[in-house]
This record gives sequence, C-alpha cells and structure tokens, in this order.
Amino acid sequence: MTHAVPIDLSSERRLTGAFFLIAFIALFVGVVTGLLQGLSHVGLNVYPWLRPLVQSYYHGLSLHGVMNVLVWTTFFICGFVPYVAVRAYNRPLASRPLGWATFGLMLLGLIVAGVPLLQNNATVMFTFYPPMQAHWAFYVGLTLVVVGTWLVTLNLLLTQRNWRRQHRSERTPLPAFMSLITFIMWTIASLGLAAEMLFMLIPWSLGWSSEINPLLARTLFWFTGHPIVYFWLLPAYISWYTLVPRQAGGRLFSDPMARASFLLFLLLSTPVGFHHQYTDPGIAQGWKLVHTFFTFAVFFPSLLTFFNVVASLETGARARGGQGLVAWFFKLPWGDPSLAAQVLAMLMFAFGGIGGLINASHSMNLLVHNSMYIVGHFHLTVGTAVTLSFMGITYWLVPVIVGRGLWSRRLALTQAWLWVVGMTVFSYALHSLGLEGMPRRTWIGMATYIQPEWRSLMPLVSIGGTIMFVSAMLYFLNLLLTWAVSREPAPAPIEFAEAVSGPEAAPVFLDRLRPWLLLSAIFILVAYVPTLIHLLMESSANVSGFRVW
Ligand code: HAS
Ligand code: CU
Repeated sequence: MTHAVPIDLSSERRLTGAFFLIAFIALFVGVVTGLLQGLSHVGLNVYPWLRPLVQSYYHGLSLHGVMNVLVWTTFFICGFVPYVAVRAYNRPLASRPLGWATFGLMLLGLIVAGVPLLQNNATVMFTFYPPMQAHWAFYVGLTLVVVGTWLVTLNLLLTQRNWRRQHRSERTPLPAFMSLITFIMWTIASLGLAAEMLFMLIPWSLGWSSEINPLLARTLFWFTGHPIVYFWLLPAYISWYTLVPRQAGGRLFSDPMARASFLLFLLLSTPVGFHHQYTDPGIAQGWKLVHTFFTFAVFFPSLLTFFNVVASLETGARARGGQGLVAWFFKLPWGDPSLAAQVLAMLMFAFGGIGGLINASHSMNLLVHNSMYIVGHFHLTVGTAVTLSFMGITYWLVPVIVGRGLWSRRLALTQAWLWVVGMTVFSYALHSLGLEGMPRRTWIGMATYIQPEWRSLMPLVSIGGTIMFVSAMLYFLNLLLTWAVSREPAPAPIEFAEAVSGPEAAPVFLDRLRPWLLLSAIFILVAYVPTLIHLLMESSANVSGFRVW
C-alpha cells in the first residue's frame, strides 16, 4: 500500500492557505455589512456615516451577499476540497503550477469584479438579475472566478488519472471520489451561468447590445443558482462523512451509501432550477411541476446523509461509553471545537432542510416567495450548515497549514455556540416575519408600511445578527492569534474515518463516471430544453438596463 509512505504536500498546504486567506477577507467584509443590515431592523441607519465605503443599504446588501455566498464559499472550497483529495490519494496535485495559476486567475477575477462592487457600480445583489445593470467588469470578473473553478476540476481529473494508472483495480478513495463528484457536478451546473454571462450580461453591459431578455437570463441563472447551493454543501458533507466520524472516535457507517448519495447529487442537482421561478411568467406550469418532482428527489441524498452521518456519530459516541436511544448524543467529544461546530451545523441544517421542502412545494411557495422566510432559510443552510462547518474545519486545518496549534479551544467553542444562539434567534425572527408578509431585499428600516405584527420580531433580527457578528469576530481573532502568537504544538493532520462497511462492499458501477454523467445529461436536457426553446422563440430581448442605486 502506498498509503504507508507519507509524501510532501507542503505546496498543496500553502495553496490551500492562500485560498483561505482570500476566503477569510471576504467573510470579514460579509459579516461587517451583515451587522449593518441587522441593525437597520431597529431603525439604526448607519449608511450616511459610512460614505463612500458603503453608500446605501442596497450597496451593503450586495457586498454582503456577494462576499459571503459567492466569494467566501468558493475560495474556501477551492482551498479545502483539493487538499482533501490529495490527502486521500496520498499524492500531489497533477499540476502544482496549474493549481497556483488557478488561484491567480480567481484572485484576478475577484479584483476585477470587486472594484465596481466596492464603488457602488455593481449594486445588483448576488443574483444580479437584469434589467438591473452592473459595470461590465463585475460580470467579467465573476466569469473569471468561475473559469478558475473549472481549472480546479481539471486538476482533480488529472490527479485521478495519475492515481488510477497505479491503482487499476482499487476503488477510488472515498474523500477523493467525493471531491471529484463535487467539482464535476459544479462544472456541469455552471454552464447556465457561463451562457448568461457570455451571451447576455457581458455584451449588454459593454453596450454591444442595448436590450436584454430578463426571463431567459433568470432561467439561465437558476440553472446554476440551485446546484451552486450543493457546490457549497457537498464540501461540508465531505467533512461530515470522511472526517467528523473519526473526530467523534468512530467509523463511517457505510461507504457505499455515501458514494450513492454523492452520485445522486450528480444526477439530480441541476434539473430543479424552476423551484426559484414558480412565480415567473413564461414557463409552463407542467415544467415547473417536473422541477418540483426533481427537487423532492434531490431531497433524498440528504436524507441518506442524515441517516449515515448520525449512525457514524453513534458508533463514536458508543465507543466512548454512550448509551440509550438518544442519550449517546451527549457522549460525543463536545470539547473538540471542530467537531462541536460541525455537529451543531448539522442540527441547524435539519431545520434549514425542512424549510427548503416548504419552499419547494409548488403551492406553498406562493406564501413564502420573496419574503423574509427565504432569508431565514438560507441563513440556516449556507449561513450555518455550510459556514459553521467550514469554521469547524478551519479549527483543525488552519493549525495544520500554519504549523501551530489553535490559539484557544475554549474561545473556538464559545464562538461555535454563540453562532448557534445568534442564528436561532435570527432565523426564528426571519421565518416568522416572512410568514407575516415582510418582503425580502427591502430596506425595512426606512419602510413607511411597518405592520404592527412585525414590531415585536424586528429587534430579534438585530439581536441575533449582533450575536453572530460577535461570534465571527471571535473566530477571526482566534485564527489571527493562531497564526501570529500561538505557542501550542503543531497538530498532526487528522486522518480520514474508516468505514464499518467499506468500499469493497460497493458495487463497481458506483466507481464509474460515464453512465452517471450520461444520465445526468439526459435529466438536464429533459428538464430544460423545451422551456429554453420556448423562451428563445417566444420571448425577446426588449428591456434596457437601468441602475437603481
Ligand atoms: Fe434552498 C432558496 C429549496 C437546500 C440555499 N436556498 C434558497 C436560497 C438560497 C438557498 C441561498 O424550492 C435563496 C436564493 C435567492 O436569493 O432567491 N433548498 C431547497 C431544498 C433544499 C434546499 C428542497 N438551500 C439548500 C441548501 C442551501 C440553500 C443546502 C445552501 C447551502 N431553496 C429551496 C427553494 C428556494 C430556495 C424552493 C426558492 C424559494 C423562493 O421562493 O425564492 C434541500 O436540499 C434540503 C435537504 C436537506 C435536509 C436536511 C438533512 C439533514 C442533515 C443533517 C443530519 C444530522 C443531524 C445531527 C441533524 C432534508 C443531512 C442530529 C443528531 C441526532 C442524534 C438526530
Ligand atoms: Cu434551489
């Protein structure tokens, strides 16, 4: 077995560190602007004092959304996932120069997009729906970032090929398999966004075409916009499946079931975008219903994950003396901040996932669409399941990168629990406000139509938001001190969990890619082609761009 000989992965570690640095800066900007929005719910209008840094509520909101959900996630993932893969293959990236060039391209893209964003010339939110128009550099920069992610896919594929040459008959190691599937799924899914950018938004923002077709643009956007949430989620799942069980002192319950879950994500993540467009005209109800069914199908691999991960945690807790049907849960090593953060993230995700099903229900969606309920949903999912898991991952991975132990475990534990407390208050308030009819993406602090039933809930948004802000600052403080002054000894890189039911138990077809890719293409064609043809024939580019803020 080659696994016995550790190889030098210091270059990969540095690359991961470089991606993380950018991710942390983005998260910092994202949480600071988030605090401002939270405070606006108690009527605090800080924007006049912040000019020209943040020029309006909507400028802050765009910074918040883009930095958190697009930049923090993407840069973190492009740092974390390839590192997991090379550790699992126990070999370097196929091309280190390509790895660094990818980082350079993505950083360049971020700068190109970031300049107009900071200057209030791209105040179009993270969904950048036309006809709201941003400076062309915003679209070009984001496109470069996406191209960068494709290069990560390429490097992973080449690494897999190199590994395969020497391991003809072995199963791909689970963490590497999951890394590959995550990036392949994303690469397919991002084609919609690439088409929207290249054929619509970029020519239009450059003035080459004067009018745009908003409905077609939205449809291409959501082709990518739903699967992007699984591009954020699956790296957290990789950690929950392959690392957390080990941290819990246990084993992964089932390796084949974990593979099956990821393959289902490959198949089902993309043909679901219309669940963001139930209220859009021009798309037939029948096709919306098809996407509803696919959405309920893609719920299933998360249920598999729920079962498998909880069963794995249970093996750890029982090995530590845990007993009873539920009581074992308290025997998990809760003193380990990395584990605690991630298990807490799972608990919160159960609620985020249930909310997702409510959103997905065709008729129920009418009640919650475009309301604060959706904001509550995505703060539990990307804002907690993903973000708090990523924070938990940094608590072991940053020490590995900088070669010093975490500055304070206790501070890290406080941070994770504070996030949960803040988010519980915050998301409860947002869900309730949404059900009471409060719209999203609205400067509520300035609204003249505040309803009486909103009044008691609005301070909770500010309180929850402030608690999360404090939590985030503790996170940054701990990372900064770990990097600068920690005297704790460098930790050994943590190991992947072994499986109770291992990869040999998985049928060989689970390790093939082609049949799954083919099926995935068929599902996407069925779900999208008729509507895209219909939109191309029946609707036209007839709206000029405008600037709102
Ligand atoms: Fe969503 C809108 C439906 C998951 C993010 N979603 C959004 C938006 C974002 C977002 C950002 O159908 C707003 C976009 C915008 O700006 O307009 N979402 C779903 C469904 C799921 C789902 C069905 N969403 C996510 C994830 C996200 C995310 C994941 C980010 C990472 N979402 C929607 C719909 C809309 C939407 C509609 C449009 C709404 C509208 O009208 O605009 C599912 O994938 C969820 C499945 C998940 C579960 C949870 C499984 C639990 C696990 C943890 C288990 C372990 C535990 C440990 C609990 C079913 C795996 C416990 C221990 C024990 C002992 C028990
Ligand atoms: Cu979605």
